[in-house]
Amino acid sequence: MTTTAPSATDRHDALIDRLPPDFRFGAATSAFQIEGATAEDGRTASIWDTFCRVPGAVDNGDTGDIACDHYHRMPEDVALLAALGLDTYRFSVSWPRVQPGGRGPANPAGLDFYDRLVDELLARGVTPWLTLYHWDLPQELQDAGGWPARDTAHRFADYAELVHERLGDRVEHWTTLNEPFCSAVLGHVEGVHAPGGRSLADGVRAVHHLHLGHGLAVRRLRSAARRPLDIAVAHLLGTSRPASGSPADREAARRADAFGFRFYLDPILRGRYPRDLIDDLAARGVRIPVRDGDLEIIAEPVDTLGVNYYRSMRVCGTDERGATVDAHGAPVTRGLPHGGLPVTGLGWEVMPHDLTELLLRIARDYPGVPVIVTENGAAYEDRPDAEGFVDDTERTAYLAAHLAAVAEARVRGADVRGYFAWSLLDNFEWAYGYAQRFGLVRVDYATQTRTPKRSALWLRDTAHRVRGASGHG
Ligand code: IFM
Repeated sequence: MTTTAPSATDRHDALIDRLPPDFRFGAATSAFQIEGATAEDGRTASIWDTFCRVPGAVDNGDTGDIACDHYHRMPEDVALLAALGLDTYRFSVSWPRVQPGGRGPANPAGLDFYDRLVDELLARGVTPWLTLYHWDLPQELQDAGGWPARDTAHRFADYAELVHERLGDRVEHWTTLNEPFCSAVLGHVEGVHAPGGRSLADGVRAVHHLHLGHGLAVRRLRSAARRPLDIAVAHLLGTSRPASGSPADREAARRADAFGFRFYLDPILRGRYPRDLIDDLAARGVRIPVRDGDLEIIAEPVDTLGVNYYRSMRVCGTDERGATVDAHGAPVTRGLPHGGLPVTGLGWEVMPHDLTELLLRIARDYPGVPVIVTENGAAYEDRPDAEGFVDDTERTAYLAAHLAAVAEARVRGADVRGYFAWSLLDNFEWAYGYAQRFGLVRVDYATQTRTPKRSALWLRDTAHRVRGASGHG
């Protein structure tokens, strides 16, 4: 008798089938990436509206002005989500829409939109999962110093309270920040996201004030809440493996892990910044602007940790010529591809195994906090047929492999309670504009027609199978 090895699909299905029936299945979006209507009903500019107008900042000069026109098509989009049998929808609130300028009273017309969204979701049996900050800082706050300025943390806490005042009776799940790494480092150190700064010191100040804003907001939400809330923060995380066993590579991987991973989890979950990170920064003349009492605020307990995972890096401690310090005398820390792996349309390597490793590490190093994968997905070059249907087998395989990686982490002891695909819709992919598509649902930007792709149907069927016939959807 001959036996054949199980296919990748069979292996993934076998793992996915071990997820419990109450495992959360959702899809995520963010306000600036889908809403459009950037000048309607009192909304003022965010840093992304400004950044989109900097020549060369965004591919093709794309902007968020129309995006997916979700502001006007929200009921249709919620109906789509419900038809896909997803139990949870992760969306973000646009700060400049609900509190134009970032300080002072709320804009009732802006809040009305989210009020309607929440009601629409609840009416269709979909749980709202609200993110307060997904990168669209009001421009006025940027003009006053932005995240490198401590005051922005206090403004964020006020804003959190305003949103909670209107929605706290119906929304249980609150995420303070999405990927502070991107806001701080891509936006202030690497200059590729709004506001386009290039200063390590500003980036480090921004990280600390984002953390502080998170902690202050957690306190405000808890004291305003009339019922228990599930409060989370969502971090972009990956693994940093040394490119070789050489001391320079191992040291570079440690630095990358300190700056890209522990900088975010340690203060929130352990109440301190990593000692080695403080020393690395000091060697470059940079200090984290911690004041007395900040770390107690930042470590205010959260109920859930959101993990956004796309890929991981190999890290090298030398430049192309073999030097270990750069022109400014700073140690080289270079992220390299692993090589030989399949890549997505953005050239990101497909590494589901590292998601398992990452979730197991969190379970080991930061025990006691339940995790939700708040984002995972891939951009590929979609080719719609004449009806607009996209047979996105690569994206489907990507999602299946990563969901199986989550299931494997659970089997091995990680407390992971849900998985949200990024993203419900094709949308504005920041500096890449609209050319990169991450959606489960295709958006034809010329007509705003929505068409679920094969990956959406796969996620629908998978969620249904995991829940069992009696479950939601
Ligand atoms: O589109 C982004 C999202 O806004 C934040 N996380 C990563 C996604 C893909 O790049």
